[in-house]
This record gives sequence, C-alpha cells and structure tokens, in this order.
Amino acid sequence: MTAFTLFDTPASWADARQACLSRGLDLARIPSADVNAEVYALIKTASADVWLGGTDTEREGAWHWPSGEKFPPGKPPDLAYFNWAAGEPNNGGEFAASWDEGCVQMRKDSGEWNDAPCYDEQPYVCEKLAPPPPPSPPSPPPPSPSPPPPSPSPPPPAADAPAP
Ligand code: MMA
Ligand code: CA
Repeated sequence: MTAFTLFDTPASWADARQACLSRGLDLARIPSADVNAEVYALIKTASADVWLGGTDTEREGAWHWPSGEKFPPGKPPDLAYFNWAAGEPNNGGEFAASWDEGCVQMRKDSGEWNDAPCYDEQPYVCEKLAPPPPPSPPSPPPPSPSPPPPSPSPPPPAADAPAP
C-alpha cells in the first residue's frame, strides 16, 4: 500500500496543497524514519526538491503538519520525529532579511528537510488522507473454539538404537 504520490509539476506550497486537496489528498506528513525513507525513495526521480506538508507560516518556529500535529523544534507535546538538515530550519539564514522560509521541502539528494520560501515552485508529494474511523457498534466476543492440543511427537530414537 502506497500512501504517497509524487507530482513532478512545479507549484508554490499553497498551490501544491490545493492540488492535493482537490484530489482528496493532502501534502505529505512524515511521522517517522520509515515514512521518511519511503518518501525519499519516491522522490529519487523528481526533477527538484519537493514540498512536504510542514509549515510555520502562522507563527515563526511553530512547525506543524497539515493535520495540525507539531514537530520539533518546538515545545512538547510534539511528534518526536524530524529530519532537518544540519543548520535547518534557518528561516533563510544570512538571507533572512530578504525572505522568509516557512515551508518544508525534502531534498531529493539526501531526504533531509529544509525550510524554504513558500512561493518557490517545485514538485510536491501528496498523501492519501486516512479515512474517518468507522462507527464501532458493540460487537459480540468472537467465538473461541479451543483447538485440540497437539499430539505429542514421538521421542527421538536413542542414539545407539538401530534405524527401523
Ligand atoms: C539556501 C536555501 C535555504 C537554506 C540554505 C542552506 C541560500 O539559501 O535553500 O533554505 O537554508 O540554502 O545553505
Ligand atoms: Ca532554510
């Protein structure tokens, strides 16, 4: 089951998110190293670094996924997982006076994350949204027939016994 799809069409972060939503998807959320590896593998063929769903545009430094879950750096309770490249997020670093960096891209060469200007146009990865949990009526306990106990295996022949 693959929950992620690469769209190798350059778009700003906001346009990329709308494009995902219009397909019943959302920009990718990366909650674990396993998922990071899955998305990194998916974007090996991308033409450029890709947008993920992370953003801090509402409040500088308050990184969160489209689901609202926060991730570091930040204050607990956060998702524990992040994969920022060394020195990131830097909100532009030495260029911070010229532009803001409020959206998370995954670098195709390393799978690491960087904060980048949200208006940059780049490919993006959408994720299939989890369906709402089904209503759970009270269910009767499952029948539990106890299987017959396994028959004991015959003892091994004694080491010095002749083969039958
Ligand atoms: C670029 C841009 C930034 C990133 C730095 C890292 C020059 O800016 O991608 O988001 O932090 O590179 O050197
Ligand atoms: Ca950056």
